[in-house]
Amino acid sequence: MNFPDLDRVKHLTLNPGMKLVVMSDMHRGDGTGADDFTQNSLIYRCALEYYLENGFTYIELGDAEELWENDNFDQIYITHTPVYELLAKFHDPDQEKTRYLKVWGNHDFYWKNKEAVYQQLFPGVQIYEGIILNSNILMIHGHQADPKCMGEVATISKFFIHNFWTGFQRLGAKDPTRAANNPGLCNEVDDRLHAWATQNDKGITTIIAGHTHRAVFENLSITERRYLESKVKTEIIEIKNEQDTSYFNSGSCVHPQSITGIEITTEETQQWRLVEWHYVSKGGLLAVNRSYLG
Ligand SMILES: [Mn+2]
Repeated sequence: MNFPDLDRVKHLTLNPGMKLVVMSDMHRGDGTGADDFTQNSLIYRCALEYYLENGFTYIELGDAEELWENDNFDQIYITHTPVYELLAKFHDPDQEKTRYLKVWGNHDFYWKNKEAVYQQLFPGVQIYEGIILNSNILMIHGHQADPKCMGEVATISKFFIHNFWTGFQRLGAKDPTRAANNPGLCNEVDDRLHAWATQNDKGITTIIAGHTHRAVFENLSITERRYLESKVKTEIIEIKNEQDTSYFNSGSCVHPQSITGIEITTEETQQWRLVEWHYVSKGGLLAVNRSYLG
C-alpha cells in the first residue's frame, strides 16, 4: 500500500507555549452493552476537564463515534451529551482560535460527507482526514494503512458489523475486525505506518496515528518498552529494538480500565509524552489519575 492521498488536510504550526493532546478511538456508542466507551466515560471526562483548564488543544484522531453499529448520530449524542458539552468548550467557530480539531477514521468515515450534521452542534467545525503539524508531522487515524479497512473488504465488514455484530457484542463477544484484538495485524499496520513515515516524498518524518488501539511511543509499544527495559521476555514474543521518533500511536479510549493519549507541549523545550488516565483509590475514595507511560 502506498502513502495515501489525503482528502482534507489541516495545517497547524506548533507555536511556543502551545499544548496539544491527541486521543483516538473512543467508539462512542448508544450506551448499551455494545458501547465500549461507556465504562471509561468518567475517566475521559476528567481528562478532558484537565486539558480544558490547562490550555491544551484537543485533537480527536478518528473513530470518535461508532457509526458502523449505530444508524445515526442522534442516539450517540443523547447517550453522551455531557461529553459533547465538554467538547463544545474547546470549540470555537474561528478555525484559528478553536482548540478542538477532529479527524475521521473508518468507524466515523460518515463525517467525511456529513459535516453539516456535526456543525449543528459545533457551528463552523471542520472535520479532516489528516492534520500536518509543522509541515513534517502527519496525524491520521491509520486505517489508510489497513488493507481490510479500505476498498471492497471494508464494505463487506461494515455490512457485517452493522447488521449482525451488535447483537453478538451484547452477548459479550469481542470485535473480530479490530486490529486491537490481533497482535499480528497490529504489527502489520504499525510497520506500514512506520514505513510511510520513513520513506515518502511529502516531507513527512513522523506519523501519529490511532486505529490499532495499541499505544506506541517512539516506535515501541508499551509491552516492547517494558521488555527492553527489563530484558525479560517469553519465547514467542517478537520485539522491535529500534526506538525512533518516526511513529507514535495514541492507543484508545476503550481499554478495559483506562484511556491513553499523546501530549505535545512546548513550554521550555518540545516534549512528547504518552499518558494514561485511570482510576486509583486514595484513602477509600476513588480518583482519576494521569501517569506517564513514555
Ligand atoms: Mn479505526
